[in-house]
Amino acid sequence: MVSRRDLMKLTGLGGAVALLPFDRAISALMPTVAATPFAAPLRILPVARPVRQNATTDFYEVAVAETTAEIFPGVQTKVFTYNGNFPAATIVARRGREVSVTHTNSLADPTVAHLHGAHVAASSDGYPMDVVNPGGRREYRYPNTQLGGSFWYHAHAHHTEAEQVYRGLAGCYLLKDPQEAALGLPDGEYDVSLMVRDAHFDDAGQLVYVNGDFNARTTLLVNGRPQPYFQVAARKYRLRFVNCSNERAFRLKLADGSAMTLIGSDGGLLPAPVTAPSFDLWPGERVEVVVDFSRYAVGTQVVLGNDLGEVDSTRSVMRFDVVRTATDTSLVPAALRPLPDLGTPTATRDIQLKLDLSTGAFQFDGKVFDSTRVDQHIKLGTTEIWRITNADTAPAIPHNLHLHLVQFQVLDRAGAPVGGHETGLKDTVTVPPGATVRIKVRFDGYEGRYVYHCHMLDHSATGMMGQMEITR
Ligand SMILES: [Cu+2]
Repeated sequence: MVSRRDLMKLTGLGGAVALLPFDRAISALMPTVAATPFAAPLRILPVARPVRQNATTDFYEVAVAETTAEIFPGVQTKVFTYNGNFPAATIVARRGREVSVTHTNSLADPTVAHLHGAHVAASSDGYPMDVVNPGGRREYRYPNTQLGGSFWYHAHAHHTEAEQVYRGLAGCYLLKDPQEAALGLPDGEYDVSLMVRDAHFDDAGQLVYVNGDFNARTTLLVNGRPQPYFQVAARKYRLRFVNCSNERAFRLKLADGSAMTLIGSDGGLLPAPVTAPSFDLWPGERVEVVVDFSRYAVGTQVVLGNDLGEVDSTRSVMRFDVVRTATDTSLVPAALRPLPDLGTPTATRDIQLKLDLSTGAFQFDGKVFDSTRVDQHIKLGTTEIWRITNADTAPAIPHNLHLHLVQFQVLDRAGAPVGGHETGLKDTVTVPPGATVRIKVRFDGYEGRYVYHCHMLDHSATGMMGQMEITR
């Protein structure tokens, strides 16, 4: 029997919105470790090494286990990790070459991994009920036949996905596209992945996970370190941002207001670069930007701020310290990658997102996730329009929808065309309170059952997830 108190815990209201009294009580009980901003260097994420390779495939072995990480200097914080890294090592894949990842689960609980953004068979998608039990092993096969992009992998077992991702089960997966290499974008050490998130730490520096605990998650981490500094050269960098927060959205902006060049979104490169002083990054989304630090004199320090931060500690994400000059032959061409033709839609669906205030469960179309129920029957090889409406206006709660298997095009939001990184291929789209977002999506390549869910993982953990079955 679920008590009212438990239901309140599960409610997980997040974003810059009204919180339930229970959330406030938790925040007051557990003060956050005060991190000194810009005290630690950025941790460059390690690149995972295959254990073997053959003519077609790179093979990886990953231990999923509870370990510790030094998030604060001298403090060992208990975390969940893939191969001991918080966050995990980056898998670098090449388009046209397969990747096999075998997980061994040494956690006390079941887990399963989803490769977010990937076009893969249902058996390797990390279906939320398709879990690996403690002590179990499981191979995932990633064909890498799709267009290149910055994807990420993370835990996805139903009900525990939010806590397992929060405790560290997340990593980047870069699908490099040979066509992209010819463009001359910044590469090598000048191509850097930045996994940004928030977290709530207790006085001992341990992670506190409570579903919906948004107000207490006031420590920002980049690649697992609180508000780091990054020593850069005065030249162009490609920065791949991933928001792996459970509920926090960022509006990222350089403190001097100078422009960034947006070049990529969830599904890879935009058709053309977009220059903007800031960009929004919602949970699950990726945005790639090129920042040209040659505009700054050596010795300049530039903070990357978050205009959606609600307290001082969440208004600054990291700091770029320009420490040297460097030659730069990289460039950002005026044309990057055309949008693929997603075809002519033959069906339209409506999806409504709403919190059930009586149970505290977040729902699609008035229902919580049920793996025995198919919510959307889809014909393989067809294109559809999905109209996604966020009915949570009182209280106002943002949501963002993620579809497995596909990369889609965002047509409009509240009737207005989208811009910035939303002009590229997307797999996750933010749906503000009261708004309807229309997407165009083609279902190709694989049959089977896949999920779609809110990527505010504290919401999906309560049931804001549905199931689509794609058949011939
Ligand atoms: Cu949601």
